[in-house]
Amino acid sequence: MTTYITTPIYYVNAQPHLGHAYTTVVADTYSRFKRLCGERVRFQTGTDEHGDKIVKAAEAEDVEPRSYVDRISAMFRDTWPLLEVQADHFIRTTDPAHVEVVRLILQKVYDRGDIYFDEYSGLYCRGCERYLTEKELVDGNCPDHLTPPQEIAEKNYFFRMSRYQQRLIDHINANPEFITPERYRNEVLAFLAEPLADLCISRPKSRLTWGIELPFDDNFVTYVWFDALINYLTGIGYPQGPDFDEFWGAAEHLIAKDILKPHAIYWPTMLMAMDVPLYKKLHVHGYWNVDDTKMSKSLGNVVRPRELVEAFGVDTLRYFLLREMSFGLDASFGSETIVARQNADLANDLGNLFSRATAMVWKYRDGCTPQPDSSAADDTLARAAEAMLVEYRQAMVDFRFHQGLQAVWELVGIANKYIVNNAPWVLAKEPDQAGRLDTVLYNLLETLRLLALVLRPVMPGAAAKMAAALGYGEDDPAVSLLAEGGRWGLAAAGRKLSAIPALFPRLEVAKSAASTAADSKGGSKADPAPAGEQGVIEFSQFQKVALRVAEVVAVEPVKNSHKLLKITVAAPEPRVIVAGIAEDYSAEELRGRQVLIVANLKPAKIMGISSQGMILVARTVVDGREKMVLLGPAAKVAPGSIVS
Ligand code: ME8
Repeated sequence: MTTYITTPIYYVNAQPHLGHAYTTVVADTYSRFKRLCGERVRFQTGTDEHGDKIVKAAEAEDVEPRSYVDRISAMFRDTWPLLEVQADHFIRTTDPAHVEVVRLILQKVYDRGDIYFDEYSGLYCRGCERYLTEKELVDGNCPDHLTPPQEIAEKNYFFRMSRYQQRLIDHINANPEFITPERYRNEVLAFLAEPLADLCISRPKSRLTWGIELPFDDNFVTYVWFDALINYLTGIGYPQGPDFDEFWGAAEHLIAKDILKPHAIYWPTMLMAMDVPLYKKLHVHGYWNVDDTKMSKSLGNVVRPRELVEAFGVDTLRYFLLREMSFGLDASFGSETIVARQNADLANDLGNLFSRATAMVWKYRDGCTPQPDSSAADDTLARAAEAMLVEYRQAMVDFRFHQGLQAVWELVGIANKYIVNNAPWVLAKEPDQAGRLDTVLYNLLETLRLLALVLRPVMPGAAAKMAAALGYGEDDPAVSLLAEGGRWGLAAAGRKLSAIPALFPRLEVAKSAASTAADSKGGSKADPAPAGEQGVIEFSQFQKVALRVAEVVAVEPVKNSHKLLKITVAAPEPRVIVAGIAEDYSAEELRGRQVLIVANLKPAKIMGISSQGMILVARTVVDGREKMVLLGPAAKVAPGSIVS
């Protein structure tokens, strides 16, 4: 069996961010999973380097396109190892081999009569690099770039896409797995219900020179999408070669919803015109937002993979990405959510299970895997593990990673309960329970082996550490999902465990280096501070301050202090804040009032009380005395509401 998995080739007009990281980590996880199942896998990613957008980005930096694309492409290539992404091939559309094959294909399609020359006038969006239809506009603007398209009339070459419309509809109908999840398949079919226009595939050199020259007319360069999509073929040696023969039939493309149309409509029709079989599957995922807001340079909330790895570690980041996003739907990134996942799922559930179980094997059996006692057998964990394996395998194949991981964590929960229910520390005290203790410890070790195995594609580093601690080397058949390794019962009695590694340390909530504004050009060159203010901060620095609306639920005086009050607020969880406002507010005035708080201040001991946050006030002077005036929302809102 073979698998060929691809990511989109990313535009080099921006540096790698969370969205690129997600797609690439998913592709890597899938390819690792398939390898673990014994398949031959080819995993390709790369960069898309031609077109208008790239020229604009290079101009903005005052450099030639060539040196610009070299620099940004290298940034993508250098980012992936930080995420433990191991691609087999990194393709660039400026690679001479790619350019040559794109020209060959254009000539072939032209010779077949599927490319013609025509005059066209239409509404062109520079950001999208394509003509928009009237229908697509929102208030006269491009819906993605929010700018009005330009009216352009020019002569160009067109690909007869309309000729293949019915064949494509038939193919999608006959192959329910061609485009998944189903919502995107339906979206494509709905689009194809209307007549399909032909695709403009050239740009006159008078307007753009940074592209692949048409082989049949050197006054034009190729439209960037016609060039870019072909990477999936050129990267494996099309038109001929062993890799093309072996992998093309197994091609699975992974993209986000933003580029559904080029992949689900342009690309299959292009393949039909080229007489190349269609790819096998298109997997479409949703969009990552940041704190429920679209990620964008102008908002300065672009999240960089490198910073995430530095803040949270690569294993936690990969786990979070796959667990948090329901594949196909949008998800919201927030450093608090990633910290919560690390602390709950990784440190608490998995980390504790691992350290408790292995520590007991060391304590009671000197670090040796015991022989289970058949007269004291129970199949609780065996059954739970087999059920997990079935669900996990299917979920991974179906690109339902969040559900695959849910199944894994169900087993973690069952194993933690198994420890409590069987209380090995009690069995250890009863000499006649030695056989039963052997069985319980064996079952736990076997569960850990399978957990280390199924987590390997998701968290390669942590899973390898787990396997090593259980005494398995890198190439041990017990750490492959191939027939025998992926089944219960392979742990061998007598196998010696190794030292237990610290797997997942607990993180502080405040550990948030997640976003940065350094991406935008303006962001790195500090603008002068607004009048009256000392120094400016980046938007990303401000974003680290969690401001919330909180409601006062209880107020108590603080012993030996005239100024301080111990205030319990709901935000929405209750927390205590010590505030120096007793001279300005009484307990009665405070109760039930909504205030603004800084919710992520490091807790501080004030007069022996742990204060968790700060209440915001305006400071004013009345009759020569400083007075504090509480701040709050202009209308009642839910306690805990975000202030931004
Ligand atoms: O479209 N959430 O390149 P691109 C999730 N060069 N994924 C995201 C994302 C987000 N917020 N933002 C980007 C192009 N992505 C073309 C592709 S392929 C022949 C040519 C990911 O740099 C996601 O995979 O704009 C999306 O499809 C891709 O980056 C778009 O990358």
